[in-house]
Amino acid sequence: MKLKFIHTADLHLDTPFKGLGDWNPGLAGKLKDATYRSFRNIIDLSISEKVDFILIAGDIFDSEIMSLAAQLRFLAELRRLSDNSIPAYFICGNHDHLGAWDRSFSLPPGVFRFGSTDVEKMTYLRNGEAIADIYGISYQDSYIKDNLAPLYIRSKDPALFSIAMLHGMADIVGRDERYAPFSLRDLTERPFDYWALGHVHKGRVLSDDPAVVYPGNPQGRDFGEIGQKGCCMVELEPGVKPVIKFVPVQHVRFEDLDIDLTGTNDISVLMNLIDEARDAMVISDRNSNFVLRILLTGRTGLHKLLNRPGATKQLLEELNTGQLESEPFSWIGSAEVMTSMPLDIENIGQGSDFIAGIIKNIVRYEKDGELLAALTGNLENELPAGRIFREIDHFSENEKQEILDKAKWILLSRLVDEGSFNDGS
Ligand SMILES: [Mn+2]
Repeated sequence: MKLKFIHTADLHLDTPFKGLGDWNPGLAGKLKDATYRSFRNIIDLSISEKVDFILIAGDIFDSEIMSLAAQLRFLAELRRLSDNSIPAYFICGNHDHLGAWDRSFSLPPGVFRFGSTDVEKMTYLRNGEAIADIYGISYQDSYIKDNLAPLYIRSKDPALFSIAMLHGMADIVGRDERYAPFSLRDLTERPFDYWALGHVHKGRVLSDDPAVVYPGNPQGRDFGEIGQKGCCMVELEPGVKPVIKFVPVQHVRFEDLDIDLTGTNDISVLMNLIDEARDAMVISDRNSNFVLRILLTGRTGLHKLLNRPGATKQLLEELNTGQLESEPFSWIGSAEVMTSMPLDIENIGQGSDFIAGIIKNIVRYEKDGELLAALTGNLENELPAGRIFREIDHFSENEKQEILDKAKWILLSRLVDEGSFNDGS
């Protein structure tokens, strides 16, 4: 006997995409549509995969002032499920807490919303047989400061599978006392086959048996939420480890494009590099639209040009021309210039002045990992609080090298007059 269902959470329908939408009215419209489109993709998937039911673990709406448009579109999608005889179970999270729901909002048949007074149980039946008990509780207000885990008590006469839905913050992901905080152990020690979590936007399987899963939000909302976003398709079978498959459903995907301009001194080469990186990204995922952030790095003769006032704005205008008319589109939302002047460090280091001495010293640390480790070790004595040292201790070898590199550039750019740089032109 197998059970197959979809687990999603944090739809955040009607997200305003504040800030991002200011760039361009056409883009604002497309972004506004994205949360709805990704939810529609989930419903399409549920129907085509003929799942038993879907679970939505809170934060369906972004705002407690649920717009009429968002409510109507949510209902329209639920009705499609209902028409296909697929039940939906949902809890309300901190963004869409139960106290904010409109009384006139009646749900289609086969759609079940959990109350907020205690953990409730609803049973999914197949041909009259109890296949799965689903447990859940909704937020009544924006905050729940209690750990809700102890309220989840499996029925003495359980169905074949027991599934729990919970919207809150797991200790191994982060600390926030406002959102029903719990420890992973609170959940794994309880006799449930699957914990369908919501609240954390980065998808993560915290435990695979028993399964404890954050599916993440199905639609990223800014550059803090880059990459594929989706839902989980889950199969449960008695005596078998849960099978959890992540399915991307985002309508618009946020991504970073790193462009290394080392040795590039020509603006048309720069444009080609960006075009190539963008094309490779679009080809890798034909189902998504993209909003991209380009990060320009490296020592380049274009450094001064790129740092001129208004330069990145003009660059973006050029790169975005005609993009919104194409389907799928790839919009470049920002360009971060982190380039530096081309600097002939080797040459400068040959000298015998103060700066040459500094370069020689830095090169020693770059080449000798043990020397660098000894340096960071000494910081223990130099820094006031042990807390700071513990943070430093967590840096990897690579991170230490990156910090050293950054320090080198900060130091040299302050010591060397920019005018004396060889800017390659
Ligand atoms: Mn939340």
